[in-house]
Amino acid sequence: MPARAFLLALLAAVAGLLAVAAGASADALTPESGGSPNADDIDRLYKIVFVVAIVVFVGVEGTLLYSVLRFRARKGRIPAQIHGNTRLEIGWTVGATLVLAVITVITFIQLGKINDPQRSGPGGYAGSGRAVYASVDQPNPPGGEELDIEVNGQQFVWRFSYDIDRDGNTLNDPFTYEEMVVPANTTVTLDIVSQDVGHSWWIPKLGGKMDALPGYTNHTWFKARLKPGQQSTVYEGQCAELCGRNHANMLATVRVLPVPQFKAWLARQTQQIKQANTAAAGQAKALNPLQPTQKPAAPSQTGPEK
Ligand SMILES: [Cu+2]
Repeated sequence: MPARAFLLALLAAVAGLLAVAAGASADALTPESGGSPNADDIDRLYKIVFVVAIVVFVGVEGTLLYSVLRFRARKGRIPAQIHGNTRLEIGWTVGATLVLAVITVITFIQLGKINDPQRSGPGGYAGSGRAVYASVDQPNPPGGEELDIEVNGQQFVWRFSYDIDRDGNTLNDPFTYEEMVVPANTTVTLDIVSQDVGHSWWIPKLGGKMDALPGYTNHTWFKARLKPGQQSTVYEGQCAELCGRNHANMLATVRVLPVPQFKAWLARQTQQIKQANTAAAGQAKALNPLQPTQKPAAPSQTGPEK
């Protein structure tokens, strides 16, 4: 029946399209990467372990299938008894140990590269590195061309403070919400905190998740690239820890700009925050003229009880 055949063909075509759609198959088995060297290293480690696992899987399942078929029960056949074959048993014990040892060594080599921030590339943004503090989980990147940003999770938005005075706190630092703007080719170290409940910082293409927990400062880093001639690129992610009713709206964007454009943006942002603060101070004064500005008045003069 032509109509039925057409319908079947259509269904098959749709199923085929869905199966090969870039979004559906992208990084189905391994983590996303491509935005930062540590994300690439995580991805590489997954792939190495995955290939080893495939080889072991095919070897074990192949042997099993072969044995089941080749030596299946037949009338009058007596199966060979191989229990107690010392050579065989030592062989597969040593084999498994070797596989684990190789994976362990490769993993530990990769872990260092994933955890420790790289040096910024040539022409990276300089002079805004993190304050030296007693971090045991992530060393400062070598070189001094780096940018430190505090990532503050709060219900339900991310705040990014640029520690350009290198004092390790966010007072008087320029900041943004939702969109983090960073210079290309520069190691960006992140100090991840929360001011209310547990959140999780995650931009998949820039590396793994990192918990944002009240009372703790966690660390991670990335170094984003721009292709030659590219003026900006954007990486997206969102809070990866259920943190309340608007968790799904807690999005995060990282916009990568060339270093000169980043400097211009940072100057503009600093200026705008300064203007807003001045305006807010003026408004506060207008709303509350009793508020002492220069000399604090004595409590007996301004207190409610007279
Ligand atoms: Cu959250």
